[in-house]
Amino acid sequence: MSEPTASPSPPLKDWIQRISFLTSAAQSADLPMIGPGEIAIAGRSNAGKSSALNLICNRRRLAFSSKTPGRTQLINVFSLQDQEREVGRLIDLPGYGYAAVSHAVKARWQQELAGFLGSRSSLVGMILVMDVRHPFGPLDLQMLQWFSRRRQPIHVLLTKADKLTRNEQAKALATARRSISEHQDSWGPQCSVSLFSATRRIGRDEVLEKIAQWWGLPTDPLAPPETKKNPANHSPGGNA
Ligand SMILES: Nc1nc2c(ncn2[C@@H]2O[C@H](COP(=O)(O)OP(=O)(O)OP(=O)(O)O)[C@@H](O)[C@H]2O)c(=O)[nH]1
Ligand SMILES: [Mg+2]
Repeated sequence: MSEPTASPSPPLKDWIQRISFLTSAAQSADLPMIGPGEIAIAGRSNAGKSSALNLICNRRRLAFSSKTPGRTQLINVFSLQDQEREVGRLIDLPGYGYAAVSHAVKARWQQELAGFLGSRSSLVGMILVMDVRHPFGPLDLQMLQWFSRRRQPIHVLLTKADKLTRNEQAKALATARRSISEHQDSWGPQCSVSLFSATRRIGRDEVLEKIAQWWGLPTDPLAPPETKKNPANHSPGGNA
């Protein structure tokens, strides 16, 4: 009889879809108690945050995406549990820079975001979603500045990559890397970047690797590549 072997941990991409909605809040003061591994998902209004969240979690309508900018007006918190344990949270933040709201509302939201990103002690990282065609706008740079004081990792998702040709995508990625390296004295050292498309399902693995790292989960499962093709066998709880 062969010795029973410890089963390898499944990759996060095979079970993150079990994530569920926890709560919404109109302002950060109304959010629930801090939880483990909170990751903020930020970006300009209409950049594609909610769509990115849906693809990352392999769920069609976990977060509501919309053609109408400014759709996500609440802070929406999603929580991933494994058995009794909460593994981590993804926090879909309202988009900033929404043109159709008054200056006062914009200013209030900017202040909210700054306060949330600066003081929420349980944050472990930020995913900053940018339209690949208009990255690193002034408000994006502002977010990077605010968050960089925490000395925590930031991953920039250049989304809607499907709108560009392969060649343009490569150029956009190179330009983004250059922008990051030009900010080595501030947020640059803690910032990584990758291309993404919710419609073409591009870039999911790369961002999931970051999330797994930030949640302290294994990123390189021991399973040989051929067994990864049948993830249902590996999922904790078998619910993938
Ligand atoms: N072509 C393309 N369209 C996308 C992609 N991701 C999002 N969109 C579209 O962009 C629009 C905005 O997407 P959302 O995911 O709602 O953006 P959001 O950042 O959550 O927007 P707010 O919550 O309003 O700030 C929708 O019409 C989406 O269908 C993508 O990868 N490619
Ligand atoms: Mg949204």
